[in-house]
Amino acid sequence: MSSRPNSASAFDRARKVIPGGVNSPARAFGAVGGTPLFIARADGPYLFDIDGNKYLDYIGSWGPMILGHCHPAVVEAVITAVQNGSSYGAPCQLETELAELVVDAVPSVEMVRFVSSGTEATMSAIRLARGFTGRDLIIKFAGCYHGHVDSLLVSAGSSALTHGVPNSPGVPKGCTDDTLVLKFNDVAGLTEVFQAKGDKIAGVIIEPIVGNMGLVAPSVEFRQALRGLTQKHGALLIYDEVMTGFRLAYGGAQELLGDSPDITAFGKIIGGGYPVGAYGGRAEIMNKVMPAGPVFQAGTLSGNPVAMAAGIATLKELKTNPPYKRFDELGARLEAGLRRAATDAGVAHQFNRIGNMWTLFFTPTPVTDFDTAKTADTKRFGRFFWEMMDRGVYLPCSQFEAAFLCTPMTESHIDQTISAAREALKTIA
Ligand code: KE4
Repeated sequence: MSSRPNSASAFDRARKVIPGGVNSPARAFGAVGGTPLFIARADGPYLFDIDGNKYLDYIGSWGPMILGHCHPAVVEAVITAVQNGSSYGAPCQLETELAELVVDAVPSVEMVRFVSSGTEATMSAIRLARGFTGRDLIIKFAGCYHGHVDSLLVSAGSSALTHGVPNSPGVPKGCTDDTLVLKFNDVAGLTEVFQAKGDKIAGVIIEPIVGNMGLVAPSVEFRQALRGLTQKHGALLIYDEVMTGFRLAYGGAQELLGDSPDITAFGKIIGGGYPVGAYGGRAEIMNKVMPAGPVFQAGTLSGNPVAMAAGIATLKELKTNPPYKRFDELGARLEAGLRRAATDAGVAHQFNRIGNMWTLFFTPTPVTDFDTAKTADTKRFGRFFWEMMDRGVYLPCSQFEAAFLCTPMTESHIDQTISAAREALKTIA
């Protein structure tokens, strides 16, 4: 682990005034050890830290930076917007323009409401599902993360039919009493719960392709059961596409999978690196949201004009020049290279990838849910993380996260990554 003295002193200074020195625990490097790097600037596919090091960026701000950093169209749109003011507290046409782009991209979404984070989007989606159905129970799945919503900061109870228990201090038991936590990809468990409580279930929230266990895909049978059982019992199916929206296809994971949820949560890419979340669905459901309907939700900076401008520029670029086929080609090249490197180094591994989202798991066990994801050797991942960092490749700082390609990446970036991994894997074998 090379020394980075300026990041170390910046971290010491930050910790005096910011809890843990970071504004989100995901950035604290807790899962990999060492000191988080303080970033001076970013450009294209690169991050530059305050010690003058350059890194190929596979985290892309945890998803938003699909176009890489400082994309000219996004920079120009933001500069133009900010010269017209930064926030009005009144509607502007940029909000309508971005809403029209989202509605045009995602057939299951006829109307959309903007908020300022993915957490707000999922929190509001759950409230809407409860308001629309008049029911209280929400189902989530172990290993899926939907932001720091009180009712979703929950671990599974002793069995699928018991209520969830809070997994963070500060979340009262009452907040999670109506949350059931089930096993991802477990059709029998889902069916059992619906048979027992179907008429009390307001909604099921899921990452349709999971990034927060590391990359894990749902089985076809599981997706069919999700759609069939929610429809049969009058519950709403909520796809949390905060990470996958506009990343796996222009219409998100639901386009790639051919699915049609009732509500979709968005975030990350639709803000182009600025604070934007959203939730949307068919008009019959969305017209329950205040002031059109009785379900309350509000936000000072919702629909912020500068953030809207960044989102519009980002989605227009993705619509005009869809990168998804190219992403799959580069992803396949990376997958083949990393699989070969790990095999040649004799390192037990699984490689899960869909398009430009991928995770190299250090386990001999196929990873299909949270239990199998947790068989991964996280200490070995931590060593790999730093060996790659020291070779100029910045990976997500946890085994249980997805890595992302961005549009400025080329074959030579992929080959650079594979070469770095060949060396790094030998050192951790
Ligand atoms: P935000 O509130 O962080 O904008 O979004 C919450 C959220 C909701 N749903 C999904 C599927 C998400 O992945 C997220 C946030 N993702 C994490 C990392 N996987 C963000 C990193 C962080 O919290 O700093």
